Amino acid sequence: MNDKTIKTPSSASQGFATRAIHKGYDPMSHQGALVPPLYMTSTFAFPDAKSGGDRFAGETEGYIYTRLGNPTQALLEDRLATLEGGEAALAMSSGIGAITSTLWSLVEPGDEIIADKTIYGCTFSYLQHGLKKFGIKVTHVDMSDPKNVADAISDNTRVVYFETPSNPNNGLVDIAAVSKIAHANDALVVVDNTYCTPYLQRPIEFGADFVVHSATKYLGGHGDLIAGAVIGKKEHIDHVRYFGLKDMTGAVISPMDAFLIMRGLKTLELRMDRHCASALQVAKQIEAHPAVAKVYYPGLKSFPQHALAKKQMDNFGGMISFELHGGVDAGIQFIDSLKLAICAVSLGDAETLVQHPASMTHSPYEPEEREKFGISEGLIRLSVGLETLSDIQEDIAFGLDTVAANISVSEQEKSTGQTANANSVEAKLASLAAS
Ligand code: 4LM
Repeated sequence: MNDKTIKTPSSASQGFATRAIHKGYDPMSHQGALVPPLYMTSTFAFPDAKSGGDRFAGETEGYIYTRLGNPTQALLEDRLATLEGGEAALAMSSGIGAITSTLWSLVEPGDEIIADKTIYGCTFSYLQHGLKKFGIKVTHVDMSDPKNVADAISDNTRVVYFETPSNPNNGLVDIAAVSKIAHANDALVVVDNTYCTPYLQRPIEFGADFVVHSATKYLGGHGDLIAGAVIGKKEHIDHVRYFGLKDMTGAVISPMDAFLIMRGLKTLELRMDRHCASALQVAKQIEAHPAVAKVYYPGLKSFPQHALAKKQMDNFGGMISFELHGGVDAGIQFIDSLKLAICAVSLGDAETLVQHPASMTHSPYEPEEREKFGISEGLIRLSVGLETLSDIQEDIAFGLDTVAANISVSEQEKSTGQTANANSVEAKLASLAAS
């Protein structure tokens, strides 16, 4: 070992970006290769039959088969664990793969899961329309008030599950308060930290047992892969790996995707700083526009849970959702009028993305479920990208002005012959359209 090999492996005291770039890898142990090698292999040779049997029996260390582990996956897992502040991590083939592998490992028929009322559409579908078929009771409550969790929890509750901020409308859950209630009732807490990444929020620090991710989003960061991860105590993660993943879902990440996520992690801090800085400016711009009825962005002072955001998040993220005065029609018109932002689901990419949750990401909810769970039909979701801020703002301004002009025309048609109140939304929109 030379000085270099001693210096390179990083310790927990190093900064976030340093660990995201260096943790667990020493180029000198890999022929000097700066970038960790990609082990693109499905299986691993045993030196002889006895060694193979010993590895299967867990008597000796060593790789067996990529569904159980692979050095490229292992390095990514090491980095995700240190960044989230967990003992261990397991990388998987998708966010839904990570969520389903985790929950299948934790529940049995007769158990109950309490989930927040607003979560990503396919997670909702898995809980409500999937797990329920196997005798698992799933109860959705409004977790913006932890008391609702305390009221709903029972001896059968095995898991409390939530996203914070939630997809699509940025609702926050007090991780510490809900974890305390769950633990007092012997339930485990699973938090989906996709919107924040560990750079902005580390739920384990606030008491969560598991953190799950869609690594498709900010962790990968470049819109070129689908992946997921779960982080937690080693004993818990081993159980998810050797039961939930190995036997139940088989949601194995490709070593190639693990390699690409490690490339993404190197710039995570830089990217998140830019996403957050731009999103705050865009949120303020949207809030100030007369065509807009409501904006949901945790960084705005007007956001009802702004104090909670400051307590548990280091910054406010790149996701904004909002409603226009003209409802669904105005929303569709807004999306279609944008020239830079791309109409697509997913989030956390370099490109600014815009979508309509009711007809896209949250279409797995039935319309009455969306109404009950607070996802309005007119909501628009924006994933603010990494483009030049003034270009993003010009695009958003054009979209909002287009909507305003159309609303004002139809309002004028409706109220022909009537004098508009100078302070009404309609009057503001009319003057905007005229300018
Ligand atoms: C979307 N989201 O919202 P995979 N958890 C959260 C998510 O937003 C998603 C997943 C898990 C979107 C996908 C189309 C908070 C996904 C599921 O897609 O399985 O990696 O993650 O636009």
